[in-house]
Amino acid sequence: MSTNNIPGSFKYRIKAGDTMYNLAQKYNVSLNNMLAMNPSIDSDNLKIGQTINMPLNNPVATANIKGGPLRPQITGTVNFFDVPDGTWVCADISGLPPYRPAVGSANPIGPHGFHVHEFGNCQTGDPGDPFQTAGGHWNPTNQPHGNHAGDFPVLFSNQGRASMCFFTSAFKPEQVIGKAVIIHQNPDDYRTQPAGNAGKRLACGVIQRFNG
Ligand SMILES: [Cu+2]
Repeated sequence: MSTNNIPGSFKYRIKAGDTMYNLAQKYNVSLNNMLAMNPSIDSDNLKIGQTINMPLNNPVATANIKGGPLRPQITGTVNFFDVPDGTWVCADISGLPPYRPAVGSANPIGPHGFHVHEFGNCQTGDPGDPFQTAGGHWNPTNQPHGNHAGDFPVLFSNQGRASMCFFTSAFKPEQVIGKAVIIHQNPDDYRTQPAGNAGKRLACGVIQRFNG
């Protein structure tokens, strides 16, 4: 798995009772790495409210993304890291189609709608309209589209590659294991119900527990 694009740390604000040792255990990171990343911090005397750098360790969950019949060149990974109060999501995707501007009533191709869908099933199904078995957007709190837990920023690509990380407080990584990541042909407008008019499904990946 390629993780070389992932920013190596996140910020953590010290709470009452925190120690470097406990934080290293909680986030499953190396105590030595923590100490090395915080050279000016007195590790025996942490102050409530002070911010320290925490190394990112392995993701809790990961999706191996593969293109379907409309764009078989797509490959990549989406990783879900456990961080305080939410999840740091990192995507690195290659083989996306070239950008095409909107023509008449046809939507642009790219940037690409990007979501967690409710079922972890990436069977192709109809090759002209693939990955319907992944269902609709994962929406556990019955929100309008634009605010689904599974609504992600669009994937912005250059020469077919999109690489980004973002934070969400909408879920923890454990909650999306067994669901699917879908990449769409068209941009998400974040307002058309129920799916943002993001068009056909180019690629899919089942979100699994990371064990590597
Ligand atoms: Cu979608």
